[in-house]
Amino acid sequence: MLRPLSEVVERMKSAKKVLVIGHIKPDGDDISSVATLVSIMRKLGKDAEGCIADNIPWFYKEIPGVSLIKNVEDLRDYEYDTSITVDASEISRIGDSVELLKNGKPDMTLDHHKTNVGFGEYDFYDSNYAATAVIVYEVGKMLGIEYTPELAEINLLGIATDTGFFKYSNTDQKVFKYAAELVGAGANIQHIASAVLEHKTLNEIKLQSEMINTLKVEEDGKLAWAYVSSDMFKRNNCTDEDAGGFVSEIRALYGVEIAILFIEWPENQVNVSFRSKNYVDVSEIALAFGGGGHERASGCSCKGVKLEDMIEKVVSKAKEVLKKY
Ligand SMILES: [Mn+2]
Repeated sequence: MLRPLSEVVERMKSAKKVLVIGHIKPDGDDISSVATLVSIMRKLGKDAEGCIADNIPWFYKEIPGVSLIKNVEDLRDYEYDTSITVDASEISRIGDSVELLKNGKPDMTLDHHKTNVGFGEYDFYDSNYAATAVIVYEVGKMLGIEYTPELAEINLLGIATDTGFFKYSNTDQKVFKYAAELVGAGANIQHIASAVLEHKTLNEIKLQSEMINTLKVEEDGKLAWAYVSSDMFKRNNCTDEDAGGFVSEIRALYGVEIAILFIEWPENQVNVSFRSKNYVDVSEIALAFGGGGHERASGCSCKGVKLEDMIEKVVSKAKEVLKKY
């Protein structure tokens, strides 16, 4: 049930042993929100653990605090009294972490996705927030936490990554204000940028060039899409993690409004990322295929489908949505 953030924070105060859970296919905001909230709870003298039921891309581990996040197996015997999910718009997003939840639902949720439905007891979600890490920072403020340089840096990671390093449309005054405070507390933005943006391997660049070869531009240049097949991953010794930034490259085309990237990974599954530039709400397209997200960035994942079939269906839906504008 949706409640004011102050009420959710009050509820946190009474917790003794906390379990913080992030989502699968973790991004910078998710990882940051889990690690930051765990640290905040520990600073208050509580027991706290963080869980993500998926691989954490290796380059995030250069940021202090990321290494404290554990997986489901590590936490089976952890007897917490309060569970909190972060950055997940619905329960399926936490993957196998659901096995750790009593009654199959969390006590609290914090999120900023437009498509959130509220699936905990104490929910705070608001899509006006640029990142869940912004919400977590406000939680820290309300609890009077003193920020060390390490805590400031892990918190800033989520704000920086979800705003595309302070350039997406969600980059508001609050983002700059909080980022300034975190830098003031000792966070090193160059360290975050270098870890997240400058870690490409040669294989990844070769994979990207294959992806570019599949690029199609339609609807007077407003719709652009490309794909990465499982064969392309295999040929270049890559995994889906290596295609993380590709969809932004498609959106970078002049005149494009909707950018779509299809990723066949693993073989019988197609994951689709949607981005828009100025005005199309791409969460509508993702929602039509069981996914969700934000107006300018969303995604969906379908199992047991052929890449070609998925491309055909999704591209035609995207054209339909584009016509409404
Ligand atoms: Mn987020």
